[in-house]
Amino acid sequence: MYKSTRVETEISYSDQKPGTSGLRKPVKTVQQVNYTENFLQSLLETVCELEPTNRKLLIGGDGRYYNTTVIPLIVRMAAANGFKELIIGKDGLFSTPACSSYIRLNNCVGGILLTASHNPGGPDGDFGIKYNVANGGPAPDSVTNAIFEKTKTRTFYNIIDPVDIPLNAIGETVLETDQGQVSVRVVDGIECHEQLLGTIFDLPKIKSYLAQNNICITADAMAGVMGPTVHRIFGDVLGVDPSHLIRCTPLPDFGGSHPDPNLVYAAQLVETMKSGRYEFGVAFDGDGDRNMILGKDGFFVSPSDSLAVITANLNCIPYFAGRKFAGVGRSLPTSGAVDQVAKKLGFSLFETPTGWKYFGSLMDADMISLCGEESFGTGSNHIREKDGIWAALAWLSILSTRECSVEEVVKSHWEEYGRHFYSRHDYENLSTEQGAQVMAAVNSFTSPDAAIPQMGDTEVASCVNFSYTDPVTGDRALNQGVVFTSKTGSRVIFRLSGTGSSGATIRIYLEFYSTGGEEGDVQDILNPLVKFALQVSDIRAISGRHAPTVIT
Ligand code: G16
Repeated sequence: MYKSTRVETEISYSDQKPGTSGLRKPVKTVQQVNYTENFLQSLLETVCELEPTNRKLLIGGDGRYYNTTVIPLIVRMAAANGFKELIIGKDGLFSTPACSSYIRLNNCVGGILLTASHNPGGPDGDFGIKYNVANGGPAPDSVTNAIFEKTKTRTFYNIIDPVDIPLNAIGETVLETDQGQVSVRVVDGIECHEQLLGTIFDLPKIKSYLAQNNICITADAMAGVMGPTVHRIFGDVLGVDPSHLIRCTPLPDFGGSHPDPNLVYAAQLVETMKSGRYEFGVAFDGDGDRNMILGKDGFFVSPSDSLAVITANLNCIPYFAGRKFAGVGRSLPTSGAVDQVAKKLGFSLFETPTGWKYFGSLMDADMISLCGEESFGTGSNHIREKDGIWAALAWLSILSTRECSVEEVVKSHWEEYGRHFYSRHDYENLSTEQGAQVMAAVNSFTSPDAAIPQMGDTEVASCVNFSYTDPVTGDRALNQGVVFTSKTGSRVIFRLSGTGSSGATIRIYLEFYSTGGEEGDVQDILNPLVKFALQVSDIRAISGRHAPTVIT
């Protein structure tokens, strides 16, 4: 019989406010005395208060360092707090989209996802704890705020005696506790998601297109959780030779890399694609929800363009056939490329703050069917998370239906809808004070009497601090970014990242829309906007930096 104990704590923590997508902290921070217990107890209590009856909880993770220490801790604390059914991915692995699928299809109350997504892992890296609610999506602000409030004054946590659950074997362990029986099931973390994808896409059609045309494709799982899924879907189902699937073994430190699928951190895939050997390449992040799409010779598809192209090619994806297409959503800093498609095809369009959680209520209310973000996230209402492998399969569906290359698809899209030249400049690892100073500088231009300089050779039409009212729940989100819009529709947006684990990262989003068939280097074309951004933010003087850390 496992006995439960209420452990009184002496230390409470005031820094456990979840960010854009859960609590993300350096491993060393979460290893402090009672730090993780403090957050978990607050989370479990909040779930019990909000959902008094359902006690079925999923526990997933991206395989990063410290996950296998925290999983048994969650089992012990959940059991002591009255949870009755706990589902864990084999080896503790469950990608974020797979968690969302499982929660939805198996009526879980929600899931605890141990992931810091694209942030580096290992003992000196980051750790993350995220909660997803019963619709399978990230907890909305109302839930994370309730958790945060509890963390600040916590004085105890509940836990049962140590348990031994073999995570490497699928099966069930029934724990007899003084709270009653608790079933702990270790399941295949891929199956449910894989089956769902099989109902959305015509996988045999993609397979035969690749085989008949001798088309080579490659995927880079960046040593994150997607590796086994990539082997199953790309390898077993689509027939891709496993030697073309790289970094597919999940590693606790992601092999020392930064598992963020962008041009900088996925440089290995970019180089591979430049060899011209592959027609299509995709990289995924640590927890498998982000994707980067590349065409032959390294042709880069910006995430904003990816969303627009998929929206314009819905007919290539069987899931959308015969289903009402409700509309499309994009986050504020995502370019307006999809807006052009929505306008032409008569779809409604919603502009939300950054964070997938803002799409959930719109999908639940059947107001959007498809959404995406500039931060390499794309997905549909099949789940409530962005879904990296879904995006790859959406692209392969388009290529196999239209029988043309990635570059041809994108260039014909630009011809039809115009082109949004787009880039994001990140200034990472600033101090919190420097971040606040930059945001205060740009925010000062929202005042009605502020004199705003020219953006290149055009005047600025407006400068606003973006706020959002969820049309379904009425929830408000304030201070979501400062947006400068020129008279010709160019935008420069400033925002503080919400996924870092310390200090501040300023993101500057730059967007110029052209219908004139302009060609040329994106950074050159955006240069007047960069100059404007530097002028209004004074970021170089404030940060002492002469260039962004990352340009994507
Ligand atoms: C998370 C959210 C995304 C969001 C991104 C923004 O991504 O899930 O919806 O776009 O953060 O990050 P930041 O606040 O740093 O700009 P992920 O993949 O880290 O979970």
